[in-house]
Order: sequence, then structure tokens, then C-alpha cells
Amino acid sequence: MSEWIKAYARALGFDLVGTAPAQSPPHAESFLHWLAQGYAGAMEYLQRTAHLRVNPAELLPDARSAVVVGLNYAPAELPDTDYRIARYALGDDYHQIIREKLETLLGAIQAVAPDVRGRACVDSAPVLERDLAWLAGLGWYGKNTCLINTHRGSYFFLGVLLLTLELEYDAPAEGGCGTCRLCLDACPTGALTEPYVLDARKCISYLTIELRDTIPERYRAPMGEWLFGCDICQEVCPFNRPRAHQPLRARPTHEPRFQPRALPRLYDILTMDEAEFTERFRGSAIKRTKWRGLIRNALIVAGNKGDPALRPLIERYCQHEDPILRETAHWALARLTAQAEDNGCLTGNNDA
Ligand code: B12
Repeated sequence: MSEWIKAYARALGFDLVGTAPAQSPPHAESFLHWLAQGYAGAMEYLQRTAHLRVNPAELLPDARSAVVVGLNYAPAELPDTDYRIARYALGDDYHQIIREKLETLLGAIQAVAPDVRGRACVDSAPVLERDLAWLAGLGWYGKNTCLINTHRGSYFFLGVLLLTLELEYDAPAEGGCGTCRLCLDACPTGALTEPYVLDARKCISYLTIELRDTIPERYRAPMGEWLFGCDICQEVCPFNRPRAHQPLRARPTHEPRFQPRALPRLYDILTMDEAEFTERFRGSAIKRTKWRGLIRNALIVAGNKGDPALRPLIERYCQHEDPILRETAHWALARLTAQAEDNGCLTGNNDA
């Protein structure tokens, strides 16, 4: 049955599949310690559901096994935009796509074993996906905290299908970063406080996607052109670079729904109203940050880009009724001015 399930999962398009017992994940203690240190910031749902995350059997009574899958999302090429979007959010939202495939897999299992119950989990259900994925042999923890597969890198999503069915289990994945610490050195906000530990409150991904509040000023300039999410700690990772003798590395996704969508220019984002935002990002992971979050991020990127053509758009938000947008716009304007002055000095064009 285990081999049959894995073959079926691969036929559904999953790039990686493994099985693990539905036990308390081995690094559950580290997770609880991480929460206790406040590293989750405003993601209070992690705290609220912690008891479920450390005990998958509470999610599905009599759970015996976890089928863990990985789905590559790497685009063949990055889209031509005047800002950066994390690769995972370029195509359609992955939650629905992975859940659909896992439910098809569950249906197929139930067709041959009708008594088996199951539950598909993709972020929505509180499961420590990376820990279970490590246990199921899909990859190992990188110092950037991502799950890395030696042959495929880390640009893949995870999903878990809990089952009340006993299976044969894979061995935990072997491998590691060795002495490499490129990700720790590259993170512009110092979010990787030590190997394997991410202070989410400093992570550009958290700041641009999860944080609803104003982005603390000290992180705005280091955000650079990242409008939604961030891939820096994965981009510098040697396991994400193609290698002649490892053809799977950095190979593009074969899931058509992960192909990059057409993206608006920064100018168009800054002139977009809420209705347009909803329309434009329907079915995309980008909608998670909501209109206000995206405009807040766009103002910061506009400030960082130092493009004077964006000044009138930023100025519009200086009078906005939303205090977060107003304050961010003032910051962006000041940054634009400071950059213009710097450029003037550099080019010697500083007569004024
Ligand atoms: C909350 C969350 C975030 C938060 C916090 C991230 C984090 N590192 O915790 C934020 C918003 C910052 C985030 C960002 C991203 N996320 Co996210 N996120 C999640 C979510 C919902 C929960 C993760 C969690 O529980 N974090 C708590 C920490 C403590 O857990 P952990 O990172 O797994 O830490 C473990 C290890 O550190 C280990 N450990 C501790 N000490 C040691 C020591 C050693 C030696 C070892 C080996 C291990 C070890 O124990 C910990 C507990 O298990 C998961 C989905 C899920 N349900 O699991 C997706 C998930 C982790 N995210 C994912 C993705 C794609 C991203 C981004 C790449 C998106 C982007 N480009 O912007 C970034 C990557 C940033 C990063 N470096 O992690 C994928 C990761 C896939 C993969 N290959 O790893 C997941 C699994 C979603 C999915 N279904 O595919 N994310």
C-alpha cells in the first residue's frame, strides 16, 4: 500500500513523496521554545494552535501515518517587473492546488480501503509540515530554516495527508549545510539570528505578508525592492543553483497553475483601488496581504527605488485617511528626497 500511495502521489504531479508515522514531530520542543521567545510576532494563530501542531493525532483521531508531499514551484524565468515578488507567489495560490491533489489521493485510497479516514493539511490545518517532511525523508533543515532536498533545493511546497492507516515508513532525510552560512550573512534584516532559527518579526516575508501593522522603520530600507515575500535566503543557497551533474536542481515547475501571472507595474499598484486589487489578485497568494498591506509595501519599495517619477503617487498617500499609509508615504517621500540628494552629490549635480 505504501508504494502504491507514493506512485499515485507522483502520478498526481507531486515531485517528492514520503511517509512518516503521525507522531509528535521530533523538533516539537524547538517549536514551543521558538514561540515562547516571541519570534512568531503577530502570528498568534501559531500560538493558538500549538497543541495541535505538536500532536497530529488531535487533528485526526486514530491517525497512524502522514503522507508528506512536495511540489516544486520554481518558475522557469522571473517575470519582468520593477519590484520583487517571492517565487512562491508568482502563480496561483498553492493551498487550493495542493489540497485538491491530496483529496484526490485520499479518494483513491478510500476506493480500495473504504474504512480509512484522512485529512489533507496545507498550512490551513495546524501541522509542523517541515518537521514531518524531514521525518518522511523529503529533505533536511537548512540553516535558513527551509526544508532542503539535496537534489532539488528548496523551492517546493509541502503538504501532508494524515491517515488512519498504518504504512511502511521512510527514513529521515540525511544531509546538511556543513560550514556554509551564506543565508545568515545575506539576510538584510538579520532575521536568521543563528543557524536554524528565524526571528519572524525581522523577516521580510513576515513583514510584507503577515504583519498588518506599520513596518518598523529600521527594516524599510533593507527591504529594497521586495514587495511581497522574500527569497534572499533561498537565492543564495548553493542547493538552489543548477549543477551540471544534478539535472533536477532548479528545474522549473511542471504545474501549469504555478506559471507566473502577468504582474502590474509599481505605478499601477500605487494607483489601484481595493476593488481592482480584489479582481487582479483573485486566486493568488498575494491577496493575503490585503489592499492596504500591498500599498504599504509598494510605498516602501517606491521610496527605496528612488525613482522621481513615483513622487506624485507617493504624495497622494500623504493625505490618505489610513494612518499607516499616510505615515509610510511620508517616510517614502523623505527617502526619495534623500536619495535624490545623494545622487546629486555623486554626479556633482548639486548646485541647488
Ligand atoms: C509561519 C510560517 C512562516 C513564517 C515563519 C517562518 C519560519 N521559519 O518559521 C514566515 C511568514 C516568516 C514564513 C516565511 C516563509 N515561508 Co512559511 N510557513 C509558515 C508555516 C505556516 C508555519 C511554520 C512554523 O511552524 N514555524 C515555526 C518554526 C519554529 O518552525 P520551523 O521553521 O519549521 O523550525 C523548526 C526547525 O527550526 C527545527 N529546529 C530547531 N532547532 C534545530 C536545530 C537543528 C540542527 C535542526 C536540524 C533543526 C532545528 O525545529 C523547529 C520546529 O519544528 C509553514 C506551514 C506549516 N504548517 O508548517 C509555512 C512554510 C514553512 N513556509 C513556506 C515558505 C515557502 C515560506 C517562504 C519561502 C515564503 C517566501 N518566499 O516569502 C518564507 C521562507 C522564510 C524562512 N526562511 O523560513 C513553506 C516551506 C517549504 C520548504 N521547502 O521549507 C511552508 C512549509 C508552507 C508550505 N505548505 O509549503 N513562513
